[in-house]
Amino acid sequence: MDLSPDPEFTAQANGTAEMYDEAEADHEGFWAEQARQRVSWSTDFEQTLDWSEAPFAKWFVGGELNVAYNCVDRHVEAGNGERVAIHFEGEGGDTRTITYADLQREVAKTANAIASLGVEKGDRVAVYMPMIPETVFTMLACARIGAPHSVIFGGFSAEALRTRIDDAKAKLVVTTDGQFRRGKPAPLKAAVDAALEVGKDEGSVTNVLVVRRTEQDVEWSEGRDVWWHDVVDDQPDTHEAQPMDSEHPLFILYTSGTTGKPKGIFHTSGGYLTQVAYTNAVVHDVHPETDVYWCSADVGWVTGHSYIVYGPLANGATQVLYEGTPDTPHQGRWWEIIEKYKVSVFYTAPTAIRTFMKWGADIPGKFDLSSVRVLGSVGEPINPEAWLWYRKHIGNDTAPIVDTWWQTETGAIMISPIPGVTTLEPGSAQKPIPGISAEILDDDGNPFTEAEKVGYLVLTKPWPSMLRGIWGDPERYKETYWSRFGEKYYFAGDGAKYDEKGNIWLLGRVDDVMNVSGHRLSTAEIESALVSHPSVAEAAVVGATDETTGQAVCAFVILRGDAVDNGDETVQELRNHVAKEIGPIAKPRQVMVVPELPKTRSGKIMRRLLKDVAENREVGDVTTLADSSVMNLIKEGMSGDT
Ligand code: 6R9
Repeated sequence: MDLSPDPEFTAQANGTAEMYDEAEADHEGFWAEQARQRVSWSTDFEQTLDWSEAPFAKWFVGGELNVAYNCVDRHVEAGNGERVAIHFEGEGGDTRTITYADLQREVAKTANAIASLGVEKGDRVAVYMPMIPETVFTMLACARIGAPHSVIFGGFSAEALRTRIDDAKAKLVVTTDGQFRRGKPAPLKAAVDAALEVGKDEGSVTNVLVVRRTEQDVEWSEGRDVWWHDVVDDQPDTHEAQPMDSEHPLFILYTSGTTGKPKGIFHTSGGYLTQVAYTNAVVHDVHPETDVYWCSADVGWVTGHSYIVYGPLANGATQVLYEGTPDTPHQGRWWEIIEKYKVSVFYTAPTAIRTFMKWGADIPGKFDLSSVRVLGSVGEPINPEAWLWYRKHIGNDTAPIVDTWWQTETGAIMISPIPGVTTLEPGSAQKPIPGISAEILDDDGNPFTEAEKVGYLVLTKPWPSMLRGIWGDPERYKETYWSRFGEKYYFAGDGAKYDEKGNIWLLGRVDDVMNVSGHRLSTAEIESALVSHPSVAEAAVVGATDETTGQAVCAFVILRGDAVDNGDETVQELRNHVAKEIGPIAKPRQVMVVPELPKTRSGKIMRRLLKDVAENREVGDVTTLADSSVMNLIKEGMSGDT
């Protein structure tokens, strides 16, 4: 199979081979050029990068801009107000077409409304919403007034919501009455009510702004809760965007770490916007005048932030926003949407692709997908079989696939082929994009280039959209990312290797973070949810390889002495307990009740051995166990495998 770029594609591509050389020759000069070319500054910057307080970076120092102005107003000013910004497709089939001129009015009204509720520059706003246009309006309105948003995935529980609201001390929460999920309305505001229950939260929240979406009954806290249609609809539809410093915080996004406490990753304005706009143009090859772009991620994850809201809108692209699940009301829904809107650039996750493979190629085969010309993948390694299926059945056997490696922390795409430039290699993210530098290190922290040797991925130069820290915890930022191999290297937490051709292959997390369907979950967080159940004495969680979801949550629990093991019933109860505490995505695939857990002498649970059990393998080296017979005990005494 010839996977070298098609000359016709290359001729129109936004990316070029020369970009690699330019960035190599002058790293800062390259980024300064991207920043000036892709972003409108109300005050130009004086210095490209200030790394004097490393690892705390400042990019485009002295520059001022308004991110929402860049994503909305300037397109209207340039005469593109009638271009569609968002084709919204509700799960139930309701649609809404929003032009850039409409978006400008909606964002202005929302900004005025939020300001009227007392939100000022610097205040934090929690956003707990489904995939509807008001979510985009809210994020942009926050950016407009300089109030960092913290979007919390709508699948998270009240408990998860509360810790995130408290950590950021949010002043306002924006939510909806409910959300449509598989054809049914599910409550959403109820979780906000539970999170803010008097006496439990820290009391930072003064208002809850509620969009009516499903029209289900909601409880109402007089004085605190306000309806969107009461406070937004009658606002003036103009709003003067104030310039912000390039380093003004744009958003906080919580992600799992190796301890139970989620990390509030925060991003700032100028550098972030530069890199998301650059990558959406060069990696997704989006041409705003002609393409229809669709990223299927949820806006509650970083992919939704960078590649639904900020990147494509900064570029003035036309995109699809879909509210629902891929199989509602039928398993061809996504392909129906591609056909309907003539989507040309499509960005999704390997877990979705593997699900579609299971459902069968005849389903996409029923739709006209001839508009598709670029495909993207993100969230976890894409196995070559899934890559080939994706290209053949969704990409007309011709579309280049960009396998994009990046993280909440990196803010934007870092390692990926460039369509029209790179000869593709199915299953590999290949190499750092122009402007980005990576290495693979061995256990001693030495870079190597030998093929097939497994090491740790590190980034060797600061980049514009890098996280600026962990909200309220600068020490944890240094310790987590800049200490494992010294302060020269950003430690990504991923294993990686080179192949013979020098392509980078990402091999998954090396820490105790799992990747389930592209969602990052921490073992520690699920373990603490399990032990919060009255029957559980101790718990260990591992991510076991799973054909569909990449990894699946497998839990081993020791019951308390006085707890009764009701077999399957206990297992179901514990699985549901985790779903309630954290959210349905964290629900273990398996819960195994065991008499003991394997521990080292220093008391660390050896998850590696449990992983062997969960993946039905011969158990590996047990010599560092405090009691080496414990693995036999576990295998003999296991009950409750579901
Ligand atoms: C964007 C996003 C980050 C982790 C990352 C890695 C995994 C993401 C990948 C990939 C292999 C890819 N990951 N993209 N692994 N190939 N193309 O997913 O952010 O939720 O923070 O997850 O996801 O393990 O470290 P986030």
